[in-house]
Amino acid sequence: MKLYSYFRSSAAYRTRIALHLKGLEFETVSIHLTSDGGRQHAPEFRAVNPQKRVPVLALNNGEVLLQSLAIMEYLDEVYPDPPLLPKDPIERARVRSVAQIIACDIHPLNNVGPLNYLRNTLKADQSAIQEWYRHWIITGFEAVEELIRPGPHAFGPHVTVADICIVPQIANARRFKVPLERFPGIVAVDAAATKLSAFDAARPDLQPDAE
Ligand SMILES: N[C@@H](CCC(=O)N[C@@H](CS)C(=O)NCC(=O)O)C(=O)O
Repeated sequence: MKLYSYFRSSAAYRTRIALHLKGLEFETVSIHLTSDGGRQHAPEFRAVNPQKRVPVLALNNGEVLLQSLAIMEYLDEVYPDPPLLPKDPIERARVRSVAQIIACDIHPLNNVGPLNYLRNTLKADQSAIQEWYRHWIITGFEAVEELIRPGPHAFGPHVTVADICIVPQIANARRFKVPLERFPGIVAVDAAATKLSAFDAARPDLQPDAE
């Protein structure tokens, strides 16, 4: 399998964690999201993903999958061990709720495209952009903090897609110096997950394209 990735992309980070948890080998194809105006816009990559974003998982049979949540659920369906979602439908919905708060409500507002729009079109200065970035993480984390049940992972003893979404998002929060004192549960969940080798192997600074 080939994973089109960028070391700093938190959506790609999620899929790297899932691939490592499943014990699957993959080749990383780096798409630099800022060099040359963003190599995601190059025609060769647009032919792979018309949305011009990472991650993309290219399977050995030629199929190409987009969107980190869809990729993780595909991996979970085809390689069920270890499971990334609980069996109970209510618990599955709770886990997906936390994953989606991060992947659908926090992350899109802090993505490369919207930040470039704030900077280049709306002429926001760097401190306004930082404030925007922090604001959306804090707003989302307030909900996540109330919804998780650390034990030690977000929903008990087993890692789920909630943990897989939390770890990259907290890495972004730290990179942008978001104060995390108000989120002891999220910080504890991150600490428990990052002790695991699959999470470690997926770290941005350990990727072949890390800078
Ligand atoms: N919802 C998508 C988000 C994918 C996404 O936005 N990836 C970012 C990097 S984290 C990207 O490629 N951005 C490029 C751009 O905005 O131009 C997912 O979960 O896979």
